[in-house]
Amino acid sequence: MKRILITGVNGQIGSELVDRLLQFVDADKIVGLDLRPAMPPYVIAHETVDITNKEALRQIVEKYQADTIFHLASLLSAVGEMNPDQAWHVNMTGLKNVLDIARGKNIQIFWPSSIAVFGPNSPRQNTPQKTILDPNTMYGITKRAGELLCQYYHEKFNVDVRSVRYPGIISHKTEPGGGTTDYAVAIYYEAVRNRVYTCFVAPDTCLPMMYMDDAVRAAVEIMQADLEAIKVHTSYNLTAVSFTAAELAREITKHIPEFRCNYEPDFRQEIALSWPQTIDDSAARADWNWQHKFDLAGITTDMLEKLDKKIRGRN
Ligand code: NAD
Ligand code: AKB
Repeated sequence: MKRILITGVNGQIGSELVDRLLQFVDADKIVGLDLRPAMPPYVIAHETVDITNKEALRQIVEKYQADTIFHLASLLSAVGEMNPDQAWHVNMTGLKNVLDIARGKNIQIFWPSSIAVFGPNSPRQNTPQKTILDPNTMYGITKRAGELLCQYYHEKFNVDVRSVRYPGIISHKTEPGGGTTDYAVAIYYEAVRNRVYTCFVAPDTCLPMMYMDDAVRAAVEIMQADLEAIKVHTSYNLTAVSFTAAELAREITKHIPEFRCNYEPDFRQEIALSWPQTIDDSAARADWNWQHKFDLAGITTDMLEKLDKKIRGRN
C-alpha cells in the first residue's frame, strides 16, 4: 500500500477511507477519483473521471503509479432500481476496467460487495458464507456477478483482489448515496434537526448494520492480511450488529426523549425484506481476525454527539 487510488472518493465510504489511510500514508501518496469534482478539505490529489472510461482510468493509474486501488465507485440499491441500465453499466464496466488494468501489474484491489447479493430465497437468519444467492435487485445482481468476476480474475490472472459483503454502513461525515439502508443514517440527522423522522421501512424491519469506523478498518485490515490467509475469493460475509428500525428509534429516544419516528414504507421495504436479518461472518473472523467494535449503543452515542456538533455547532 504505497500509492493508493480510491475510486468513488466523494462517497459515504470513500470520504472516510481517506481519513483512515492518512493515519499511516502521506497525503501525496493517495489520489481520489470521482465523477464529481473534489470536495473540501482538498488534502489529496483528485481526478474527475468516469470509471467506465477505461483509457482515462488507465492513464490515472499510470500517472500516479498506483499499486493499490480501493474501488468504491458504484450506484447503490435504491438508485440502481430507479436506473437499472446505468447501475449495470457503472457497476460492471467499472469493476471490469479496474480488474483489467490491474492484470499483470501487481496492483492490489479492494472492492466491496454487499448483503444485497442475498435474495428472497437465502436464509435470513445467521446467513451462511455459502448459500443460495439469488438477488432480485439490479444492484444485487451486479454485486453477485462482480464477486464471481473477482474470483475469476484471481484464479485465472492471479489478480490480488479482496472483498467483503458490507451490511448497511452508518456514518456522520458524508450522507449516503441512495441505498436501502439509508434510513439508518437519515434517522440520526432528523433526530438532531427536527426531533421527528418518517422512516421508509416498517418498524419491524431488521437488517445488519455497521459503524463507519469499523467498515473502513475492515477494508484496511483485509488488504493488510497475508494473501495465504485470504481463503474466500468471492467476498467475505461481514457484520457488526442487527436491529429493527423500531429498536434504532428506541435507542435514539434514550438520548432525545421527545424524538418520534413515523413509518411510511415505500419501494425500499421490499428490497429490505429480500436481505438477511443477521449474518454469519465467522469466516472473516477466523481467516483475517475481523472484529467489530461498535454496537447499537456505541453507534448511537457517537452519531448523536458528532451530528450535534456538525448541525448545531455544539462542542
Ligand atoms: P456512495 O453512493 O456514497 O458513493 C459512490 C461514489 O461513486 C459517489 O461519490 C459517486 O459520485 C461515485 N460515482 C458514481 N458513478 C461513478 C462513475 N461512473 N465514475 C466515477 N465515480 C462514480 O457509495 P458508498 O456508500 O460510499 O459505497 C461505496 C461502495 O461500497 C459501493 O461499491 C457500495 O456498493 C459498497 N457498499 C456500501 C454500503 C453502504 O451502506 N454505504 C453497503 C454495502 C456496500
Ligand atoms: C444499500 O442499501 O444499497 C447499501 C448496501 C447495503 O449495499 N447500503
